Amino acid sequence: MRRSLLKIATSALGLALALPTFAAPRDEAALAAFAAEVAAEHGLDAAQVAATLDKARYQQSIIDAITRPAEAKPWRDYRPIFLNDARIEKGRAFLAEHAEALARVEAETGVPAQVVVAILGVETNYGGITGKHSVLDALYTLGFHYPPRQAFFRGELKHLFALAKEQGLDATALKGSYAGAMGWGQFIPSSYRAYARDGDGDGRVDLWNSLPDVFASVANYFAAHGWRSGEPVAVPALLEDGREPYRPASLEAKYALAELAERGYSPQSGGVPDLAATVLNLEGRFGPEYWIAFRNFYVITRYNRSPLYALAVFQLSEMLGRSDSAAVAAR
Ligand SMILES: [Ca+2]
Repeated sequence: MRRSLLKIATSALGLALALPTFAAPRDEAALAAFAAEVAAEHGLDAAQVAATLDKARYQQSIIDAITRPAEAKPWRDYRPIFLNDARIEKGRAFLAEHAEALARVEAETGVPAQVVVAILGVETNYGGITGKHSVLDALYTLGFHYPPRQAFFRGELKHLFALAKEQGLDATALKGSYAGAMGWGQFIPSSYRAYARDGDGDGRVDLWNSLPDVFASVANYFAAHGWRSGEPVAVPALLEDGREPYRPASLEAKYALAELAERGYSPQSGGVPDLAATVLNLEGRFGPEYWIAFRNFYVITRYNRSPLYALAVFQLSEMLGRSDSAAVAAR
């Protein structure tokens, strides 16, 4: 009697554990319609697209990953992930090793070498972590089993098919992040198609194995989004005592410095050019932290919408150009 009760309990538990699989059935009709759409839009064979989609697998780990983003941390906890001595030293060595190739890209695009390297440092620890997820599985899972961003990821899945065709890649073999971002600079398929560039002139764009391609692509992304050579990114600011922080709805740099001064914000040091800007109000390690952020800061947020991300990239880029890493990393 006991034994059979235990058996019932065990099989009920087994059923419960198996539920996530049942909760993600393949919508074959939607997949067939999608395959026809992709084929029509990108001049592909619908049967081939369907055959590739047949190989896509639902991955619960992808859903788990997208529902806990790192950007939810306050700045004081986010900053040390990227602004630490190990990442700064590695970035400096990398910058020195590839100085010539980076200088060429900087001359062509106006995007500083240390900004390109900082992006690679924050995105993948200089190519060390480019992602182990199947890009096809990731975009299928998010496109067909994650309603909040279904439209976006179905769009990226379409771009993946087009990208594979254009670059002669096997869509089922590509690896990337849980959100389908690929290579050293973590380009999603639409960005890969629109902004990636062939830096070594071999006729294809390889963001996993060709550093000249990686450098040209990241710099081109910034140039295409309006990076302005020689302009500042952000400067530390003060908020007048007793003033409420101003929280703009967007990160667009659209306020004159005089307007920000009326709201109580001023640069911590002089010599700041009179360019349009916005303000950041952050929870720093030693309390509230304020920044005046310019257009180039906004351009970094086109790579990743988080202001914490953009500030980490900016500060890392600054550190790569200096020799006092310990002092700043300790802030
Ligand atoms: Ca190439």
